[in-house]
Amino acid sequence: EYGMEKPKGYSVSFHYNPHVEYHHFGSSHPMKPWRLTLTKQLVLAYGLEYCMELYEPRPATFDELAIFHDREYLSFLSNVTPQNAKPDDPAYLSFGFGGESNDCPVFDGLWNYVSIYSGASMNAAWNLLNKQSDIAINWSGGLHHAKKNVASGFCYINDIVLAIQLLLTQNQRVLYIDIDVHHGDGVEAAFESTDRVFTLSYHKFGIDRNGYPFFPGTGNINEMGPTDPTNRGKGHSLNIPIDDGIDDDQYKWLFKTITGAVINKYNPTAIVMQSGADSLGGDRLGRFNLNIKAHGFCVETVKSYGRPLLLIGGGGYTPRNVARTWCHETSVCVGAELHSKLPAHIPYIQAFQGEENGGGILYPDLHNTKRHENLNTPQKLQKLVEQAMENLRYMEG
Ligand code: TV1
Ligand code: CA
Ligand code: ZN
Repeated sequence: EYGMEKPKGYSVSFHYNPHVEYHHFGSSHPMKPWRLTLTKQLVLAYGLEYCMELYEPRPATFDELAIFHDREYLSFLSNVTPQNAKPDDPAYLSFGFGGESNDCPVFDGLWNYVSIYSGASMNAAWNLLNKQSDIAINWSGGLHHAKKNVASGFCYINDIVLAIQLLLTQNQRVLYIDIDVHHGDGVEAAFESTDRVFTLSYHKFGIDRNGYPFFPGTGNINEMGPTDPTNRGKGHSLNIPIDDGIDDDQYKWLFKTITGAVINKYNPTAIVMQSGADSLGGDRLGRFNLNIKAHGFCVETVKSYGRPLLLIGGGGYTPRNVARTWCHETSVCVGAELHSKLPAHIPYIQAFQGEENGGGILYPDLHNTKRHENLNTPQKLQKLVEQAMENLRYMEG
């Protein structure tokens, strides 16, 4: 070891508890924890486990989750089962369960599921605090809609908020970046009164033909958190509302320009990135037209700033493409380049084969699924960037 330098490149850790895979929201529900099995299998098939440290974190405890969430809410969450649930109980609805949409169903093992994905995000944050890794990854987390006492949009526990709270014990400024196609409203709300967290979300925003706003309906460009000038959180949220069908070049330009400006101005000592894969082309719930490498470009861009990075999952409703994207982004973190032909001997190889499933390669063209017309004109995007830069001036600094 004498005279040897620390190897160049980043030390990357992968935080994953495989028990998360066995949970089911219900057969018709778009959230499929099974996509994490596919992701892990691609990561292993490409041999990426030899380029990083693997951790199998324990579930988070009740007390750990209570750092952010209300104990009353946690008691309900830890006790409710499909057998004892009373959908007409006012507590049931007020905590965000059931309802017309049934976005947040009560299913078997719910408490186990939420404590596993939260434990993984907290374990990843610890690794950054201990300087065990430069980049820590948890693809099972990223549940950005959960509030302190309400489940929302498939999210029951906000693992992102919990991880950021840990990072705040040793970081003066944490930047949160969210490229899920939905607005990261829960994380934004949790830190609206502090200047020690800056939240930046890119998302689809607008009203549909049928008159319904795209979920959750918040995150317009003028929503910058509290307006009261005495509130320390003023100006520490930036929302980038985007229309249907945005393409690779447009998104890459938007992301690089705005994220770069935020990092340079806010100068965070740690970054948390939610890399929701529902912003890909062909996603079952999404509206954008991104390819895997354009999505990965965002991770690459953030990595290039060299700050401690917590990379987490989020949405993503076409499982084979979720797995492709998160495998690609794992390779971006460790600095490896992957060949597009998928390795033989992938357990669920059929999921990736056939014309409609991406033809057995890692980087199929997702533009083929031309489902959403591009409503983003260069003029509108130029205006959006100008408004974003204008908003940044409200941050004292
Ligand atoms: C059960 C069964 C629930 C089938 C929910 C799509 C379903 C949806 C289902 C669904 C669905 C939403 C709303 C309407 C609010 C409701 C992980 C006014 C085919 C981070 C959450 C989206 C996204 C919630 C989560 C949204 C994330 N879309 N089928 N539900 N009400 N809810 O629009 O950001 O990706 O769709
Ligand atoms: Ca987002
Ligand atoms: Zn989403």
